[in-house]
Amino acid sequence: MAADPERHDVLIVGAGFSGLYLLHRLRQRGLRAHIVDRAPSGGGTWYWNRYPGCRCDVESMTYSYSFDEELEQEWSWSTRYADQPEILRYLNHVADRFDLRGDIQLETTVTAAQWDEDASLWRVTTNRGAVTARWFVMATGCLSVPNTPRFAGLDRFEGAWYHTAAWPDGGVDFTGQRVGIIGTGSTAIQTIPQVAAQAEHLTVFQRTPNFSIPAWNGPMDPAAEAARKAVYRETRTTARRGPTGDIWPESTSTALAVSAEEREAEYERRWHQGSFSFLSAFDDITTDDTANETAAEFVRNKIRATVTDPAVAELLCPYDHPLGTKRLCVDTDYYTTFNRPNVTLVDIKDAPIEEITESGLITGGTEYAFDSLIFATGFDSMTGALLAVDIRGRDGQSLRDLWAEGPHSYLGLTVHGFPNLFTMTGPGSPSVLSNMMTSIEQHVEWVDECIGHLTDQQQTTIEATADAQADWDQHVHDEAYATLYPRAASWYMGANIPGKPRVFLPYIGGVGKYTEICADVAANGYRGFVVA
Ligand code: N01
Repeated sequence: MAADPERHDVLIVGAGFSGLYLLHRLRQRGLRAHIVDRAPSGGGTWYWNRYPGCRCDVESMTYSYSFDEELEQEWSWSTRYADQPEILRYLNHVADRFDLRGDIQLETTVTAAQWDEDASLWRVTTNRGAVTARWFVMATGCLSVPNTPRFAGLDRFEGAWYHTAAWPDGGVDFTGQRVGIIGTGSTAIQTIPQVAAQAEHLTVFQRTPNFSIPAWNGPMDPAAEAARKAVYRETRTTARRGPTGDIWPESTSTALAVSAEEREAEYERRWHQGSFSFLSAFDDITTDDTANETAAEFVRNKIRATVTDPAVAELLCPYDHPLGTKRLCVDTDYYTTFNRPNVTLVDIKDAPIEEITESGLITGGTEYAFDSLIFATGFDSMTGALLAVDIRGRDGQSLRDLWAEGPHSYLGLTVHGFPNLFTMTGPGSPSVLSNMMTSIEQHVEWVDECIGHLTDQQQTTIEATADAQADWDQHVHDEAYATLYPRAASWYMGANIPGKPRVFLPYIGGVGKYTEICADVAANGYRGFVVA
């Protein structure tokens, strides 16, 4: 006879930043919460993405938990933007500090989840058996299902190949090797300078150039760290109230209202601040074509001034999308890497990779030979991890079917027909358009308070109404189409995955506004939900 399924109050899928914090909050409430994760270690995206050069491109003093003041004050980041090993150390420290490990089950993959109407709970299937839980939380991340394009012939490649999001533990030594890399997104832009410094030769296959802003990374300045820690509470509040979940000042003037000299000076100032602050230089960069073009041309001029071969520089200049509408990249020495004699840039825009051969790949009728090939080809973003599990709600309705033409949600957190399911930083929430840490903490706190409230009221289910969901879907769409973002063939639009519906996935209305909406929904008796 099969054993009874293990019973939890809350099952959380994913031991990354959001899963760990949610576990901590729910346990403090006295609930039996439990995490499962397919990885052999916690850390979520920071476990899997261990490619050379992997580091956060949001400043670590902002990209870190704010919920515990002692943790915040005691932890010191060694650089302005921490690298992957340091972020993983931080997450492990958090797991130990709050004694979370006993409620985390690793190497456990959830394959299916079914809402049991009669028992008002979720029946969840994993590779290690069945589990039940009243509340089912997908904390599976927005960028956790790697996209590996199905190039013909990959199985016959005799060298080694790697996806950046499933990098071997212990790293790879490329010394003396001919290496090829496919992709020029944020990941590739971080890893290309590192691999180029080690390999005998690196060939970069670029389908679409991206805009990249320098990180200006460096050792943490103790005085700057102390100054920030002295006002940590205020800066966290600023992050939560602003549009991006970060703390840089948002301009309220338009790029076209100032003189060309003033505009250039502001772009120059933001360029030297580094990172995403650049996009906030003027408030119409993401809504007005002409304004956007001034920022785009500023970056192109930086590329032209950095890359010594004018033909290579021009290939690296993006023209096909407004700046920022594909996620801005943040780099250390990316453009200068193309001045190295051992780096070649191959434009594959009009000559897609035809096939992988025993010794390399063919594009434009030319074969390139490699010892190793790196896929920096991104992710099935935002919906990939949610749809990897066969989730079935009321009356057996499949989430895959419901989302076949694109996701539907209320607040990017819940789905009509799927009671007691929460999608952390899901499609329809600010998530990837913000400092993820701010959005993660906001979702964790909202879900924790929602479950706590219902438990206190002895209510067992919460479900978004069809009307609230339809209104939210429309609002997410309207906010996106008031900007230039839907113009780009980006992963925000699902455009990087063949056959994926083109829908603008995140909520672009801003973190502060979104947080107020969520708080208002809760304060008004969970408006738009049926609670039973
Ligand atoms: O993935 P991407 P990523 N043939 O999708 C190319 C986050 N992140 O892993 O643009 C040839 O951006 C594709 O070309 P194109 C961050 O949010 C955060 O780099 O589709 N090329 C593109 O160049 C980021 O935005 C950090 O034409 C193909 C590349 O592969 C997100 O992760 C660090 C191809 C994929 O770029 C994803 O970044 C790194 C094909 N068939 C990443 N298919 C932090 O620091 C795809 N490409 C927090």
